[in-house]
Amino acid sequence: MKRILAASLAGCLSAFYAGGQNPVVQTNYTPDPAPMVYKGRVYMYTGDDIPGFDFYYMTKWRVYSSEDMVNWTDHGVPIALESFSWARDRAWAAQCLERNGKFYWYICAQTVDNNMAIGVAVADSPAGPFKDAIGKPLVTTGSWSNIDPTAYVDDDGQAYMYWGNGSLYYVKLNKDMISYSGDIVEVPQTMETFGGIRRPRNNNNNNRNQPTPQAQPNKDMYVEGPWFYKRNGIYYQMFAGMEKGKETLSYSTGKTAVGPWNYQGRIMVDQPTNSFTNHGGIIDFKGRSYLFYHTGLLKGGGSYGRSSAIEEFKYNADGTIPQISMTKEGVQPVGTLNPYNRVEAETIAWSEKCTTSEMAKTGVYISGIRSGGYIKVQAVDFGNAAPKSFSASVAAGLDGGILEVRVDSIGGSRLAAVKIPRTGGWQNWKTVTETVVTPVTGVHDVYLVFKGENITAGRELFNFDYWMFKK
Ligand code: FUB
Repeated sequence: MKRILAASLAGCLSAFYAGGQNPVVQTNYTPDPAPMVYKGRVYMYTGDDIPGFDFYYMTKWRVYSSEDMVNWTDHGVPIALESFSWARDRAWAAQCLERNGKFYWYICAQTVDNNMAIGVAVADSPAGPFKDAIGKPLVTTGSWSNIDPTAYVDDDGQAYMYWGNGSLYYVKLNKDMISYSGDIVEVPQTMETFGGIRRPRNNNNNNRNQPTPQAQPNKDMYVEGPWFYKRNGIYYQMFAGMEKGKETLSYSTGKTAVGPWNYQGRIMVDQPTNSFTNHGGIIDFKGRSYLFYHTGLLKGGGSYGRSSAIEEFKYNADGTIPQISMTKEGVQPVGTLNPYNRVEAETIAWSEKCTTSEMAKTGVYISGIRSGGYIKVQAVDFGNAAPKSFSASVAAGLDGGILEVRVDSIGGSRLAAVKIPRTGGWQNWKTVTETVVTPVTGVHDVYLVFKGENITAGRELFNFDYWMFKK
């Protein structure tokens, strides 16, 4: 038997392992990423694009989380248009934040009277279950501009919510986070505040279909997608700007939560994203800074099939943000994964030929598994003693599927091969266990490889809920 050894790599993972890959989710289209850090994990709230409609046809919102920035666990679809009795269409950009142990997910959607409005759902945990907190829109002014809410609780406890397409607005949220006091304030847009001005939209309901707004030559402008936060005493307002008819990510800073804003420049511009929009979010996590944005680069994607991507960056000493280029490689792991705890099969660094589904009893699981597909899980730490067995929870109405466990590449050393039996139905879950035939220690990428035995390549093989090793 071949023995695979690897040094334990805490602190020097990047020297040994290829980075994560963009886009970070391959099982669904995940536009408008909004990251949130909570108790050692990053939660990424996204929309859900349905390509093929030549418009932003979106009906639900998704949640993913990671504690290492490369393996993302799919938490499914906690809210959809039907969660809001007043919503009819356009489940567009949203952001979730925590206050006093509750999670407030600010969303926007089209109302039954054909305007866009902002709503808020509330939950006791970051992945829900969420419910409409007030049973009606939080902001509804009869305007198409009511999209893309972003919220932040300042150090003095005052919370703010900004939003807007074309125009930028804010309100002061009350402590309950589901109501506001005072007027809606429109933020002045000038060369000094947002780098330029745009021609105003007329306020009909479908005016997103108007020609692309243009900035003045060599100038920027606020388009949409604000991302409001504070860091080291500086308030930041990142937004989708515009250059040559395509969105940029640009930003302004201020000394107070309500400005005045000073335009600082572009963060991401002229990148081959294969998407008109780019919608960004920024967080610090485990001492590093990350830009989240979306591209149309997932297979089958484009301007209406967008997917989340992440880049790491470093602020300049004065708090300004450097220009950032998109990469295919994405970011490096900032932790390792313990394979001796139950690992949800929907915890993925990269995957092919499979997707995710959700059932009330099982939660999220891997479905649509086809021969030739695989799930890669990055930076898995086997420790100093090799595991003896591998178990997986699977369900299959038919036999013929094989789950191979390999390390370091799809064709890398095989630790186990599990023949998946008929379990009595596609929702009849059974735990199958195999001996690990190749000892492995240290940190490795694990590949869960799907194969079929004597079946046509396109047939679904089995459903897959979770896995773990035992020593
Ligand atoms: O996803 C629909 C819309 O496209 C969002 O609300 C905007 O920010 C842009 O990304």
